[in-house]
Amino acid sequence: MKVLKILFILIFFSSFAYADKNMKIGIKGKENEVSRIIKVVMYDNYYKPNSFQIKAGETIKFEVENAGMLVHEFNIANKMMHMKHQPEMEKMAENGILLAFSIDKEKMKKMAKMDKTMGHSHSNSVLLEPKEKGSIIWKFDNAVNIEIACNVPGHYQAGMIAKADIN
Ligand SMILES: [Cu+2]
Repeated sequence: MKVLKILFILIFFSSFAYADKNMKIGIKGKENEVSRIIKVVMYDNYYKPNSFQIKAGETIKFEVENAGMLVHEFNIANKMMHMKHQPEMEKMAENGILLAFSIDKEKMKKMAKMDKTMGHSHSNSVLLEPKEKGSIIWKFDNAVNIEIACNVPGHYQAGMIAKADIN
């Protein structure tokens, strides 16, 4: 009984901590609130620059370009969210949507009708083919423990992670 109680407390608090961390990554920002534009170039498998100095509450527009040979993602989240997102990306790869050098957008559209996660439309991330450009506007609010990373299978493990210091 005692064990059960401890287990319950552990589960309760770990899920609470998770929800709390989730909220602290900030929110999708508005174009008219952008205070700074940062250009980011993605290579195989790293970002340039790979660290960002951000003021709490700042709204930043990241203009992202994929200059690599591989498909890459620029995803603003925290470590736990990346861990959760990676199986989705693996599933996209298994289904032939996410290929090493391209994205099958037709297949993506079709499969997204059955499974929303296969559409990869997240406001905190942009997934780009080689030579493609995209952007994200992000309001950092009281964000903490931010990790910007690529969740294309194997890339996170290869170190495709950028740091963001929020002060
Ligand atoms: Cu990548």
